[in-house]
Amino acid sequence: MSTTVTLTGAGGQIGYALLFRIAAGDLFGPEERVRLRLLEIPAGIGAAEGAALELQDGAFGLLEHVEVTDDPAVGFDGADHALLVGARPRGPGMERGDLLAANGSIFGPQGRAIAANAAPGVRVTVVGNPANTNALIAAAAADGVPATRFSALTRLDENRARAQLAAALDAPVAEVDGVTIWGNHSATQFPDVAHATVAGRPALDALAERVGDVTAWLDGSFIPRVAKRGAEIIQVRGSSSVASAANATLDHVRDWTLGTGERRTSAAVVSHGEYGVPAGLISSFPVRAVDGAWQIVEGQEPSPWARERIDRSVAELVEERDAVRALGLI
Ligand code: NAX
Repeated sequence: MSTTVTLTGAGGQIGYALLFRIAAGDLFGPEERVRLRLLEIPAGIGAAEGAALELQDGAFGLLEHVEVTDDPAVGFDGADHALLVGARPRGPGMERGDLLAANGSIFGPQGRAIAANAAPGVRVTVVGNPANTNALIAAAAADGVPATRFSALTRLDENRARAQLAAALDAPVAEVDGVTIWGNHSATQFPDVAHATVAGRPALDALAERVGDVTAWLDGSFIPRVAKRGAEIIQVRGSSSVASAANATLDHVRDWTLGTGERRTSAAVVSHGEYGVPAGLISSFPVRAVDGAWQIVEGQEPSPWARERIDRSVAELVEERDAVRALGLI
């Protein structure tokens, strides 16, 4: 058996960090062979072809085939998984509407090409920003593919939040569980620790002992640190998050495919009205993956304080949806 994975933006930074780990079996384990399809625009084809040469030189036993193309019909042919990483970054002087329109002209056609060419059970993970709304556009364009097969990455935000919580409590990150990212993958996101545990103990109890006023710590330190971590990485490293973004993408797709069991994680998935999030939006929620499908974990009853923060991020998603609707992109 082998799985076909299409990667867009394969000539870019995150693409380069993803490819070799996929080929090494970090996505589906040491038994599953992989066929890679690298989709780029003409300007990125050289970099993708170079990566393909290096993949060959890696002599990866699990890697069956690599195809490099700038034709979406070829790129998505037979794809079991599509990782949509390539996107249009915000250029100088670009307004939000320009950014949404530029990305709409990428993700709309890609959604159509997925519907026409991918494997019947295709699962699509959107990483390219603005990720939630790009996923919304692709899903709307993919006639016949259920919207539940599209999700956007908020796992990097969750991993960052888990790591920050672990550091604050001086605990191993492996013992931190149940952190949820709500809303948009943007500065309005709400990293929620209300149901988090540390070595099985409620994180809120452990935090109260460490930091005293937990709400002040969450508002003044934890939430801004997590939400602005991407900017912090750029400032310190001189370049945006790459390896950690690739790592989170693998975590997301692996969980979606192999299942989470009882463990909760975060992903931006289509709302059916859960937690008052308007149906049809692609918003981050607490989720589990069961039999290859994301399930939103219900019954968490956010506090009024949390509700306000969730609503703020969801309002931003509504604005983005309305903007792409006005542009005729959905
Ligand atoms: P790069 O600029 O290094 O690479 C992007 C690649 O995409 C380029 O090679 C470009 O030629 C290609 N591309 C552009 N349009 C394409 C199209 N229509 N079809 C195929 N390929 C296309 O960016 P990189 O650092 O790899 O980041 C990629 C995206 O991930 C960005 O949009 C970035 O904002 C987003 N991120 C999302 C994260 C998340 O958690 N959701 C975190 C990391 C990252 O910031």
